[in-house]
Amino acid sequence: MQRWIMHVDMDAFFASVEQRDHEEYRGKPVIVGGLSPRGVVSTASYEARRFGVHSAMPMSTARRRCPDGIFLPGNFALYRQVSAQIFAVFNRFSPRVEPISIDEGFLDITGMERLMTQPRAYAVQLKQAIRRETGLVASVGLAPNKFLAKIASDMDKPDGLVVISSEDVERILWPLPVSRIWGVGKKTAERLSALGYLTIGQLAQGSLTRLTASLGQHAARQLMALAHGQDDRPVETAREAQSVGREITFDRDLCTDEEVAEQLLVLAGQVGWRLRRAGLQAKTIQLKIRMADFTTYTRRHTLPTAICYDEDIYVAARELFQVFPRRGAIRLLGISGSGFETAGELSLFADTRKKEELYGAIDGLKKRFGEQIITKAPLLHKDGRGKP
Ligand code: TTP
Ligand code: MG
Repeated sequence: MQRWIMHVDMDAFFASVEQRDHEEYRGKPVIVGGLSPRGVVSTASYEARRFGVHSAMPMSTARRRCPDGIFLPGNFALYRQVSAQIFAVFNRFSPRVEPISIDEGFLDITGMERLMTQPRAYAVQLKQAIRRETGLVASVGLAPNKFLAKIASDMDKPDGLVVISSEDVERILWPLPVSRIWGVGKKTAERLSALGYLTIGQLAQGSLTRLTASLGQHAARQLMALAHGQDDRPVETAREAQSVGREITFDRDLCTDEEVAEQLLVLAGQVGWRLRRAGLQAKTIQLKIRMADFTTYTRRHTLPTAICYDEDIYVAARELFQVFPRRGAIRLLGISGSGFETAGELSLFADTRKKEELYGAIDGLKKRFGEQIITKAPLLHKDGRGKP
Protein backbone atom coordinates (compact mmCIF):
# COMPACT_ATOMS: atom_id res chain seq x y z
CA MET A 1 0.00 0.00 0.00
CA GLN A 2 1.21 3.47 -0.79
CA ARG A 3 2.22 5.30 2.38
CA TRP A 4 1.92 9.02 3.05
CA ILE A 5 4.58 10.48 5.31
CA MET A 6 4.70 14.07 6.46
CA HIS A 7 7.90 15.76 7.60
CA VAL A 8 7.28 18.93 9.57
CA ASP A 9 10.04 21.39 10.42
CA MET A 10 9.55 24.77 12.05
CA ASP A 11 10.94 27.83 10.25
CA ALA A 12 13.89 29.58 11.94
CA PHE A 13 12.60 28.04 15.13
CA PHE A 14 14.40 29.84 18.00
CA ALA A 15 14.40 33.18 16.16
CA SER A 16 10.71 32.86 15.30
CA VAL A 17 9.79 32.31 18.94
CA GLU A 18 11.67 35.52 19.80
CA GLN A 19 9.91 37.44 17.03
CA ARG A 20 6.56 36.10 18.16
CA ASP A 21 7.12 37.31 21.72
CA HIS A 22 8.74 40.65 20.88
CA GLU A 23 6.87 42.74 18.38
CA GLU A 24 9.87 45.01 17.96
CA TYR A 25 11.94 42.13 16.53
CA ARG A 26 9.49 41.30 13.75
CA GLY A 27 10.73 41.88 10.20
CA LYS A 28 14.24 42.41 11.58
CA PRO A 29 17.37 40.26 11.45
CA VAL A 30 17.37 38.25 14.70
CA ILE A 31 20.31 36.05 15.57
CA VAL A 32 20.15 33.59 18.48
CA GLY A 33 23.22 31.89 19.87
CA GLY A 34 26.24 32.11 22.11
CA LEU A 35 27.11 35.76 22.55
CA SER A 36 30.59 35.27 23.95
CA PRO A 37 33.50 36.01 21.59
CA ARG A 38 33.81 32.29 20.85
CA GLY A 39 30.07 31.66 20.58
CA VAL A 40 28.28 30.16 17.58
CA VAL A 41 24.99 31.02 15.93
CA SER A 42 22.15 28.65 16.86
CA THR A 43 19.85 30.08 14.26
CA ALA A 44 19.04 33.25 12.38
CA SER A 45 15.73 34.68 11.24
CA TYR A 46 15.15 34.68 7.50
CA GLU A 47 15.80 38.44 7.51
CA ALA A 48 19.26 37.75 8.95
CA ARG A 49 19.93 34.93 6.48
CA ARG A 50 19.83 37.50 3.69
CA PHE A 51 23.04 38.90 5.21
CA GLY A 52 24.64 35.49 4.92
CA VAL A 53 24.16 34.56 8.58
CA HIS A 54 23.36 30.93 9.32
CA SER A 55 23.41 28.25 12.02
CA ALA A 56 26.77 27.04 13.32
CA MET A 57 28.63 30.11 12.07
CA PRO A 58 30.96 31.85 14.55
CA MET A 59 29.10 34.69 16.23
CA SER A 60 31.95 37.04 15.35
CA THR A 61 31.35 36.41 11.64
CA ALA A 62 27.62 36.96 12.11
CA ARG A 63 28.30 40.32 13.78
CA ARG A 64 30.53 41.35 10.92
CA ARG A 65 28.01 40.36 8.28
CA CYS A 66 25.02 41.83 10.04
CA PRO A 67 26.18 44.63 12.35
CA ASP A 68 22.67 45.97 12.91
CA GLY A 69 21.19 42.60 13.77
CA ILE A 70 19.42 41.84 17.04
CA PHE A 71 21.64 39.38 18.92
CA LEU A 72 20.03 37.24 21.62
CA PRO A 73 21.33 34.53 23.95
CA GLY A 74 18.13 32.52 23.58
CA ASN A 75 15.83 30.90 26.07
CA PHE A 76 16.08 27.14 25.74
CA ALA A 77 13.53 26.46 28.44
CA LEU A 78 10.94 28.37 26.46
CA TYR A 79 11.89 26.66 23.18
CA ARG A 80 11.42 23.27 24.84
CA GLN A 81 7.97 24.28 26.01
CA VAL A 82 6.98 25.45 22.55
CA SER A 83 8.38 22.22 21.14
CA ALA A 84 6.10 20.25 23.46
CA GLN A 85 3.11 22.22 22.13
CA ILE A 86 4.11 21.48 18.55
CA PHE A 87 4.44 17.78 19.28
CA ALA A 88 1.02 17.83 20.94
CA VAL A 89 -0.39 19.03 17.61
CA PHE A 90 1.55 16.32 15.73
CA ASN A 91 0.12 13.70 18.05
CA ARG A 92 -3.42 14.85 17.32
CA PHE A 93 -2.85 14.56 13.59
CA SER A 94 -1.34 11.11 13.64
CA PRO A 95 -0.94 8.20 16.04
CA ARG A 96 2.49 7.60 14.48
CA VAL A 97 4.87 10.47 15.21
CA GLU A 98 8.65 10.16 15.20
CA PRO A 99 10.43 13.04 16.90
CA ILE A 100 13.66 13.97 15.14
CA SER A 101 14.72 17.10 16.95
CA ILE A 102 13.34 19.96 18.97
CA ASP A 103 11.49 21.42 15.98
CA GLU A 104 10.92 18.56 13.55
CA GLY A 105 9.26 15.20 13.24
CA PHE A 106 7.81 12.64 10.89
CA LEU A 107 4.11 11.77 10.89
CA ASP A 108 2.77 8.70 9.17
CA ILE A 109 -0.66 9.74 7.86
CA THR A 110 -1.29 6.70 5.70
CA GLY A 111 -4.98 5.98 5.56
CA MET A 112 -5.92 9.28 7.19
CA GLU A 113 -6.84 10.73 3.83
CA ARG A 114 -9.73 8.31 3.56
CA LEU A 115 -11.09 9.40 6.89
CA MET A 116 -10.50 13.05 6.45
CA THR A 117 -9.45 14.54 3.21
CA GLN A 118 -6.65 14.53 0.68
CA PRO A 119 -3.12 14.45 2.11
CA ARG A 120 -2.32 17.97 0.94
CA ALA A 121 -5.42 19.38 2.62
CA TYR A 122 -4.48 17.47 5.76
CA ALA A 123 -1.06 19.11 5.71
CA VAL A 124 -2.68 22.52 5.31
CA GLN A 125 -4.82 21.81 8.37
CA LEU A 126 -1.77 20.82 10.38
CA LYS A 127 0.06 24.01 9.43
CA GLN A 128 -2.99 26.03 10.42
CA ALA A 129 -3.27 24.26 13.77
CA ILE A 130 0.38 24.95 14.56
CA ARG A 131 -0.01 28.59 13.62
CA ARG A 132 -3.20 28.95 15.66
CA GLU A 133 -1.86 27.24 18.75
CA THR A 134 1.72 28.49 18.81
CA GLY A 135 1.72 31.54 16.55
CA LEU A 136 4.55 29.96 14.54
CA VAL A 137 5.08 28.87 10.98
CA ALA A 138 6.08 25.36 9.92
CA SER A 139 7.18 23.93 6.60
CA VAL A 140 5.77 20.59 5.57
CA GLY A 141 6.92 17.95 3.13
CA LEU A 142 4.58 15.21 2.03
CA ALA A 143 5.75 12.08 0.22
CA PRO A 144 5.44 8.29 0.07
CA ASN A 145 8.48 7.89 2.35
CA LYS A 146 10.62 9.60 4.97
CA PHE A 147 13.52 10.44 2.72
CA LEU A 148 11.40 12.24 0.14
CA ALA A 149 9.25 13.91 2.82
CA LYS A 150 12.36 15.40 4.43
CA ILE A 151 13.65 16.67 1.09
CA ALA A 152 10.20 18.13 0.39
CA SER A 153 9.87 20.07 3.65
CA ASP A 154 13.11 21.88 2.88
CA MET A 155 12.28 22.81 -0.71
CA ASP A 156 10.11 25.85 -0.19
CA LYS A 157 11.03 27.21 3.23
CA PRO A 158 9.75 29.29 4.94
CA ASP A 159 6.02 28.48 5.07
CA GLY A 160 6.48 25.68 2.56
CA LEU A 161 4.18 22.84 1.60
CA VAL A 162 5.66 20.56 -1.02
CA VAL A 163 4.32 17.22 -2.17
CA ILE A 164 6.65 14.76 -3.89
CA SER A 165 5.01 11.71 -5.37
CA SER A 166 6.80 8.68 -6.80
CA GLU A 167 6.40 10.05 -10.32
CA ASP A 168 8.24 13.25 -9.35
CA VAL A 169 11.49 11.55 -8.38
CA GLU A 170 13.35 12.19 -11.63
CA ARG A 171 12.14 15.75 -11.99
CA ILE A 172 12.57 16.88 -8.38
CA LEU A 173 15.11 14.58 -6.75
CA TRP A 174 17.61 13.92 -9.49
CA PRO A 175 18.88 17.48 -10.04
CA LEU A 176 19.80 17.82 -6.33
CA PRO A 177 23.41 17.36 -5.16
CA VAL A 178 24.26 14.04 -3.52
CA SER A 179 24.90 15.85 -0.23
CA ARG A 180 21.14 16.25 0.15
CA ILE A 181 20.83 12.54 0.83
CA TRP A 182 20.41 12.06 4.55
CA GLY A 183 23.58 10.45 5.89
CA VAL A 184 25.83 11.57 3.06
CA GLY A 185 28.40 13.68 4.85
CA LYS A 186 31.43 15.42 3.47
CA LYS A 187 33.54 12.27 3.20
CA THR A 188 30.94 10.23 1.31
CA ALA A 189 30.15 13.19 -0.91
CA GLU A 190 33.86 13.40 -1.82
CA ARG A 191 33.97 9.72 -2.69
CA LEU A 192 30.86 10.03 -4.81
CA SER A 193 32.30 13.04 -6.55
CA ALA A 194 35.48 11.05 -7.29
CA LEU A 195 33.25 8.55 -9.08
CA GLY A 196 31.71 11.39 -11.05
CA TYR A 197 28.44 11.39 -9.12
CA LEU A 198 27.64 14.97 -8.23
CA THR A 199 23.86 14.91 -8.47
CA ILE A 200 21.44 12.32 -7.10
CA GLY A 201 20.43 11.60 -10.71
CA GLN A 202 24.00 10.77 -11.71
CA LEU A 203 24.22 8.45 -8.72
CA ALA A 204 20.92 6.76 -9.60
CA GLN A 205 22.13 6.09 -13.12
CA GLY A 206 25.61 5.12 -11.99
CA SER A 207 27.13 1.71 -11.53
CA LEU A 208 26.28 -0.27 -8.42
CA THR A 209 29.49 -2.25 -8.86
CA ARG A 210 31.67 0.86 -8.76
CA LEU A 211 29.70 2.20 -5.84
CA THR A 212 30.13 -1.07 -3.95
CA ALA A 213 33.87 -1.01 -4.59
CA SER A 214 34.06 2.43 -3.06
CA LEU A 215 31.58 2.26 -0.17
CA GLY A 216 30.93 -1.39 0.54
CA GLN A 217 27.86 -3.40 -0.31
CA HIS A 218 25.56 -2.23 2.44
CA ALA A 219 26.04 1.50 1.96
CA ALA A 220 26.05 1.18 -1.82
CA ARG A 221 22.69 -0.60 -1.91
CA GLN A 222 21.17 1.84 0.52
CA LEU A 223 22.37 4.88 -1.38
CA MET A 224 21.23 3.49 -4.70
CA ALA A 225 17.73 2.89 -3.34
CA LEU A 226 17.55 6.40 -1.92
CA ALA A 227 18.77 7.87 -5.20
CA HIS A 228 15.78 6.18 -6.82
CA GLY A 229 13.53 7.72 -4.20
CA GLN A 230 12.99 4.40 -2.43
CA ASP A 231 13.02 4.24 1.34
CA ASP A 232 10.99 1.79 3.37
CA ARG A 233 12.08 2.85 6.86
CA PRO A 234 9.03 3.05 9.11
CA VAL A 235 8.04 6.07 11.15
CA GLU A 236 9.05 4.95 14.62
CA THR A 237 7.26 6.49 17.53
CA ALA A 238 9.25 7.29 20.66
CA ARG A 239 6.95 5.01 22.63
CA GLU A 240 7.81 2.03 20.47
CA ALA A 241 11.48 2.28 21.12
CA GLN A 242 11.77 0.26 24.32
CA SER A 243 15.30 1.37 24.76
CA VAL A 244 17.87 3.56 23.08
CA GLY A 245 21.34 2.12 23.02
CA ARG A 246 24.65 1.63 21.33
CA GLU A 247 27.29 -1.02 21.58
CA ILE A 248 30.78 -1.39 20.21
CA THR A 249 32.73 -4.56 19.51
CA PHE A 250 36.40 -3.72 19.71
CA ASP A 251 39.01 -4.73 17.19
CA ARG A 252 41.34 -5.30 20.10
CA ASP A 253 40.02 -6.31 23.54
CA LEU A 254 40.09 -3.61 26.22
CA CYS A 255 42.41 -4.42 29.06
CA THR A 256 42.61 -1.41 31.36
CA ASP A 257 40.00 0.57 33.27
CA GLU A 258 41.17 3.71 31.45
CA GLU A 259 40.41 2.16 28.10
CA VAL A 260 37.00 1.13 29.35
CA ALA A 261 36.30 4.61 30.70
CA GLU A 262 37.25 6.15 27.39
CA GLN A 263 34.89 3.88 25.45
CA LEU A 264 32.08 4.45 27.95
CA LEU A 265 32.43 8.15 27.26
CA VAL A 266 32.08 7.55 23.53
CA LEU A 267 29.01 5.37 24.06
CA ALA A 268 27.43 7.79 26.52
CA GLY A 269 27.79 10.55 23.94
CA GLN A 270 26.07 8.48 21.29
CA VAL A 271 23.24 7.38 23.55
CA GLY A 272 22.74 10.91 24.91
CA TRP A 273 22.48 12.33 21.42
CA ARG A 274 19.92 9.73 20.42
CA LEU A 275 17.82 10.36 23.51
CA ARG A 276 17.86 14.12 23.12
CA ARG A 277 17.14 13.91 19.42
CA ALA A 278 14.03 11.92 20.26
CA GLY A 279 13.07 14.28 23.09
CA LEU A 280 13.46 11.48 25.65
CA GLN A 281 15.03 11.01 29.04
CA ALA A 282 15.84 7.60 30.49
CA LYS A 283 15.37 6.48 34.09
CA THR A 284 17.18 3.19 33.68
CA ILE A 285 20.72 2.88 32.37
CA GLN A 286 22.02 -0.53 31.38
CA LEU A 287 25.60 -1.56 30.82
CA LYS A 288 26.42 -4.60 28.69
CA ILE A 289 29.81 -6.24 28.94
CA ARG A 290 31.05 -9.11 26.81
CA MET A 291 34.31 -10.65 27.92
CA ALA A 292 36.98 -12.03 25.59
CA ASP A 293 35.57 -15.54 26.20
CA PHE A 294 32.13 -14.31 25.01
CA THR A 295 30.40 -14.55 28.36
CA THR A 296 28.05 -11.60 28.49
CA TYR A 297 26.76 -9.65 31.46
CA THR A 298 24.27 -6.87 31.84
CA ARG A 299 23.94 -4.60 34.82
CA ARG A 300 21.29 -1.97 35.22
CA HIS A 301 20.53 0.87 37.51
CA THR A 302 17.32 2.86 37.89
CA LEU A 303 17.92 6.47 38.83
CA PRO A 304 15.80 8.79 40.95
CA THR A 305 15.43 11.16 37.99
CA ALA A 306 15.50 10.56 34.26
CA ILE A 307 18.57 11.71 32.35
CA CYS A 308 19.62 12.55 28.79
CA TYR A 309 22.96 14.34 29.00
CA ASP A 310 26.21 12.61 28.04
CA GLU A 311 28.01 13.15 31.31
CA ASP A 312 25.10 11.89 33.42
CA ILE A 313 24.86 8.76 31.31
CA TYR A 314 28.61 8.33 31.53
CA VAL A 315 28.59 8.61 35.33
CA ALA A 316 25.78 6.05 35.62
CA ALA A 317 27.54 3.60 33.30
CA ARG A 318 30.88 4.12 34.99
CA GLU A 319 29.36 3.37 38.38
CA LEU A 320 27.89 0.16 37.03
CA PHE A 321 31.30 -0.80 35.70
CA GLN A 322 33.06 0.00 38.95
CA VAL A 323 30.92 -2.42 40.93
CA PHE A 324 31.19 -5.09 38.25
CA PRO A 325 33.15 -7.84 40.00
CA ARG A 326 34.83 -9.51 37.07
CA ARG A 327 37.99 -8.07 35.55
CA GLY A 328 39.64 -9.22 32.35
CA ALA A 329 39.82 -8.49 28.65
CA ILE A 330 36.62 -6.98 27.29
CA ARG A 331 35.42 -7.55 23.78
CA LEU A 332 32.21 -5.53 23.68
CA LEU A 333 30.65 -2.70 25.64
CA GLY A 334 27.16 -1.33 25.31
CA ILE A 335 25.09 1.32 27.05
CA SER A 336 21.37 1.69 26.74
CA GLY A 337 18.70 3.82 28.35
CA SER A 338 15.09 2.76 28.98
CA GLY A 339 12.16 3.70 31.19
CA PHE A 340 11.50 6.81 29.16
CA GLU A 341 10.05 10.10 30.17
CA THR A 342 9.38 12.73 27.59
CA ALA A 343 11.69 15.67 27.94
CA GLY A 344 9.98 19.00 28.09
CA GLU A 345 9.13 19.89 31.62
CA LEU A 346 11.94 22.07 32.62
CA SER A 347 14.12 22.12 35.53
CA LEU A 348 14.52 25.41 37.28
CA PHE A 349 17.97 24.50 38.45
CA ALA A 350 20.66 26.70 37.06
CA ASP A 351 23.12 23.93 36.32
CA THR A 352 20.49 22.02 34.34
CA ARG A 353 19.73 25.14 32.38
CA LYS A 354 23.40 25.55 31.59
CA LYS A 355 23.54 21.99 30.36
CA GLU A 356 20.48 22.58 28.23
CA GLU A 357 22.13 25.55 26.61
CA LEU A 358 25.38 23.74 26.05
CA TYR A 359 23.73 20.68 24.61
CA GLY A 360 21.39 22.82 22.52
CA ALA A 361 24.46 24.15 20.75
CA ILE A 362 26.19 20.75 20.49
CA ASP A 363 23.10 19.01 19.16
CA GLY A 364 22.60 21.80 16.65
CA LEU A 365 26.03 21.09 15.24
CA LYS A 366 25.42 17.36 15.23
CA LYS A 367 22.14 17.87 13.48
CA ARG A 368 23.78 19.97 10.82
CA PHE A 369 27.09 18.22 10.29
CA GLY A 370 26.48 14.69 11.53
CA GLU A 371 27.08 12.93 14.77
CA GLN A 372 30.86 12.78 14.50
CA ILE A 373 31.34 16.54 14.54
CA ILE A 374 31.75 16.87 18.28
CA THR A 375 33.47 14.59 20.68
CA LYS A 376 34.46 15.13 24.26
CA ALA A 377 37.86 16.66 24.90
CA PRO A 378 39.43 13.64 26.67
CA LEU A 379 38.87 11.64 23.49
CA LEU A 380 41.10 13.86 21.46
CA HIS A 381 44.72 13.02 20.97
CA LYS A 382 47.32 15.71 21.25
CA ASP A 383 47.36 16.01 17.49
CA GLY A 384 43.68 16.92 17.67
CA ARG A 385 42.41 13.80 15.94
CA GLY A 386 39.69 11.72 17.50
CA LYS A 387 40.67 8.20 18.43
CA PRO A 388 37.91 5.71 17.69
P1 TTP B 1 16.70 23.80 12.19
O1 TTP B 1 15.34 23.26 11.93
O2 TTP B 1 17.84 23.15 11.47
O3 TTP B 1 16.78 25.34 11.80
P2 TTP B 1 15.69 26.46 11.97
O4 TTP B 1 14.39 25.93 12.45
O5 TTP B 1 16.26 27.55 12.81
O6 TTP B 1 15.56 27.03 10.51
P3 TTP B 1 14.89 26.34 9.24
O7 TTP B 1 13.78 27.27 8.83
O8 TTP B 1 15.98 26.27 8.23
O9 TTP B 1 14.39 25.00 9.67
O10 TTP B 1 17.01 23.77 13.73
C1 TTP B 1 16.01 24.00 14.71
C2 TTP B 1 16.59 24.74 15.88
O11 TTP B 1 17.69 24.02 16.42
C3 TTP B 1 17.12 26.11 15.50
O12 TTP B 1 16.13 27.11 15.53
C4 TTP B 1 18.19 26.32 16.54
C5 TTP B 1 18.69 24.94 16.84
N1 TTP B 1 19.96 24.74 16.12
C6 TTP B 1 21.14 25.07 16.77
O13 TTP B 1 21.12 25.46 17.94
N2 TTP B 1 22.32 24.96 16.09
C7 TTP B 1 22.37 24.52 14.77
O14 TTP B 1 23.47 24.44 14.19
C8 TTP B 1 21.14 24.17 14.13
C9 TTP B 1 21.16 23.70 12.70
C10 TTP B 1 19.97 24.30 14.84
MG1 MG C 1 13.58 24.22 11.57
